[in-house]
Amino acid sequence: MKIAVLGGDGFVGWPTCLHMAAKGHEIHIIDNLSRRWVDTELGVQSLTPMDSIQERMRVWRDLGETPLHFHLIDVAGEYERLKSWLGEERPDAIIHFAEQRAAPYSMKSDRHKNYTVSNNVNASHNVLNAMVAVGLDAHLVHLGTMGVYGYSTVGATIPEGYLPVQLKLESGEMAEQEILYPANPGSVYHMTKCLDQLLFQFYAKNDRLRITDLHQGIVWGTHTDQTRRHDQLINRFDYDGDYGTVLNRFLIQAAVDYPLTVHGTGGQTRAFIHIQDSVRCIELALQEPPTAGDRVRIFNQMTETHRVRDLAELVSRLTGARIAYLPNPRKEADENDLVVTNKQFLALGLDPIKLEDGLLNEVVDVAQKYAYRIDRSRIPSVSAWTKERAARIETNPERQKFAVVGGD
Ligand code: USQ
Repeated sequence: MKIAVLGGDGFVGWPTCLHMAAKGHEIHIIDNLSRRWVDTELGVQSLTPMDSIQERMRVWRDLGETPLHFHLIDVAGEYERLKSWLGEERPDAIIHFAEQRAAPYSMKSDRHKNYTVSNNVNASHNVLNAMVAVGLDAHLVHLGTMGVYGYSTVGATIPEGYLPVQLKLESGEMAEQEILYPANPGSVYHMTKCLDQLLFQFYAKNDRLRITDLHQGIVWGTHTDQTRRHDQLINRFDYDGDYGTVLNRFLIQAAVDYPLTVHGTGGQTRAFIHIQDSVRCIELALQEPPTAGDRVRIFNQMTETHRVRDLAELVSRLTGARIAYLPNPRKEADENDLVVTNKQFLALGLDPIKLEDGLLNEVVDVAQKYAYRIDRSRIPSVSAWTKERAARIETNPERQKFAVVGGD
C-alpha cells in the first residue's frame, strides 16, 4: 500500500512509519516538524538523542529497508499544498497523527489553547475536505484518544465509540438508536479530539469517506522492533511537565532519584498501551477498512487500566523510588474507576505486552541509559487548568523543593 503518514515525525508517528515500511509498504511522511519547534519553545529535549528526520531516513535506507519519503507540509496551514499532494500521489491510506497531543501544553495559556484548537481542528478538516475535493477514496485512520469519553465513574463498560440507547416515543413505544458515547473532554486538547469525532461523522455520512478512529490510551515505553535496530532510529521520549506522560515520567524520575510526582491522591484510573502494541493496532486497523457508506469505525486502542498511585507504587517497588503526593494542577476527578472494552483488537489478533513484564526493561534500557540528559528543573508539571490551581502550585512548599533540588 502507498500510505501517507501525517505527523510521521512524532512519538507514535515515527515508529508507525518504520513498522509499516518493514512490512513493505510505501511510506510518505507529511510533517511540519512542529513537535521539534515546541521542544525549542519549551527549552527541553527528548530524553533520547534524536536525529533529524532526513538522517533517520538515511539510516533506515542504509539498513536495506524500503526507503521512506518526507514532505515538509503543514497540514493545518497549507491546505492547497496538501490537496495537490493528495490529488497527485493518491495514497491508498492516510494515517493522521498531525495534531498537538499534550493536554498540559494545551492548557498553558490562552495562546496555547488557540494554537491547539486551530491546529488540530484545521488539520483534521483540511484532510477530510481535500479528500473530497480530489475524489480520493483512501482509508483514513485517525489517532484519537480515550479521553473523549471523560473519566467520570459510571460503572458500565465503555463501548467502542457507540452507545446503544432507548428513546421513549410520544406513542409510549421505545425506539432504539446507537449514538456516539457522550463526549466529556478534560482539557482543550481532549476537546479538539471530541470535535474531530463530529467532523468524521459528517464526512462519513455526507461523502462516504472511509474512516477509522482509534481511541488510544496513554502510551508507555519507547522502543519497537524497528527503533531498536539502530541507535539513530530511536524514538523520542518526553519526560518534561508538559509532554511527558505519567508512566514514562515515573520511570525517569526513578532513574534520577526524583520523587514520583503523583497528582492529588493518585486515584485517577487511566487506560494504557505499550508503543509496540500501538503500532501493531494501527497495522490491524489498516487491514480492516470500512466500506464506503459505513459509519466511522471506532476502536478502543488500549490494553490495560491502572490507577496512577498503583503505578507509582509499582515503580517504587521495582526501583526503591520515593513517592510525592502533590497538588493536582489539573481539574479532574480525584478518584475514578474505568472499565473499557477492547474486544475488536483482541479479535483481530492483538497479543498485548503487559506492563508488569515490560517495565523493568524500560527502566534499564532507556531511563537509566539516558539519565545524564535529564534537566531536573523541567520535571515539575506546572501547567494549571485554572487560575486557582495555578496559585495553589505557586505557593506549595513541597513542589518548590522538588523543583529545585528534587529531593529529601
Ligand atoms: N499525572 C500524575 N503525575 C504526573 C503526570 C500525570 O499524577 O507526573 C496524572 C494526571 O493528572 C492524569 C494522568 O496522570 O490524571 C494521566 O496524565 P498523562 O499526562 O499521562 O496523560 P494525558 O494528559 O491524559 O494525555 C496522554 C497523551 C494524549 C493522549 C492521552 C490518552 O498526551 O495524547 O490522548 O494520554 S488518555 O489519557 O486516555 O486520554
